[in-house]
Amino acid sequence: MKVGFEIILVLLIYMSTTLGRKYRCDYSYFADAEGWLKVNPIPANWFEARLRCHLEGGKLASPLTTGLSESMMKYIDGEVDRRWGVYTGIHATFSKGDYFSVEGVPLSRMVIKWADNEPDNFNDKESCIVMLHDGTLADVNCNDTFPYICYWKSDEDFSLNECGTVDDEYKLDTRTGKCYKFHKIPRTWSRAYMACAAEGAHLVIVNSVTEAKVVRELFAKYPGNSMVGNFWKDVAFVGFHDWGEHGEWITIDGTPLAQAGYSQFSGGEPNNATTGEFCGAIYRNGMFDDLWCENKHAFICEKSPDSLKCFKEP
Ligand SMILES: [Ca+2]
Ligand SMILES: [Ca+2]
Ligand SMILES: [Ca+2]
Repeated sequence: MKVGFEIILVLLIYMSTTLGRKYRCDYSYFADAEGWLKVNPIPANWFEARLRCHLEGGKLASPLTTGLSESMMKYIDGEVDRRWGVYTGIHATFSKGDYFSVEGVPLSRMVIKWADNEPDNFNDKESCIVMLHDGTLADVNCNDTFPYICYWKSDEDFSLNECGTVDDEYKLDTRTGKCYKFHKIPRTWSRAYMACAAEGAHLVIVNSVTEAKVVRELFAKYPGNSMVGNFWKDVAFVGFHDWGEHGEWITIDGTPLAQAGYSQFSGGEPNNATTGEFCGAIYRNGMFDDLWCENKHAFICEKSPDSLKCFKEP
């Protein structure tokens, strides 16, 4: 009897570790959709919705197949207020009237049904498509805000790396126990913040001299000529900001820089050059700089290996 109980216990533990595995905690698997879906209930305009799904490594979901369409309907039914529809990835933002999904599938190749009196291209200002609760579609102004669904196409058989993500650009550093990714595509500080957040990470917060060294070594792997574009390549955005109180530097987790464990500014910095440098950055030598938030720079994300894990299944 005792042995039987132990076998059951081992089996239960095995099941809870394998069946509980998820792509990331905020996505759910839908076999009919052949992939993972995530509802973003906070409405956004179409451009923001598209970008967030893209930065999460997926696509703004479109009814590309009957299975995907039904999964989307099923999902929005439980998660989205019935008055709302959700944005799909179907759009004509490149050329008015030319509707394609963000994967490039033309509207004519999708099995769709329009809502009553749609599409009407109201006031000649509608180039994006929403899906309503009953699965019918309507064209809307892309600047209007709707909830939306991100889609990551994959079967259940995928593997997470040591950083707890499918993104292999994240590498664990044993000195800090954190994972880091250098982004070569330059973005404004705010977009950099968004890109890290979408990956389940955050703009790097340097908490020690050791972590400054880790960042310096990572930066060294990306010489200026490894980055494409006309931007200053010897500085990268990191996770501190003045929070609208010019002159006081605080990390993005709310800690005054002096208490965060590392606050070494480069000589002459922060200089608030020609006014308006309110965002945190780091030079190749590991020293901080204050920088214009709206300029585009490379940036570094930091991620805890367990940041996308579900601690408790609902
Ligand atoms: Ca319409
Ligand atoms: Ca850190
Ligand atoms: Ca500066």
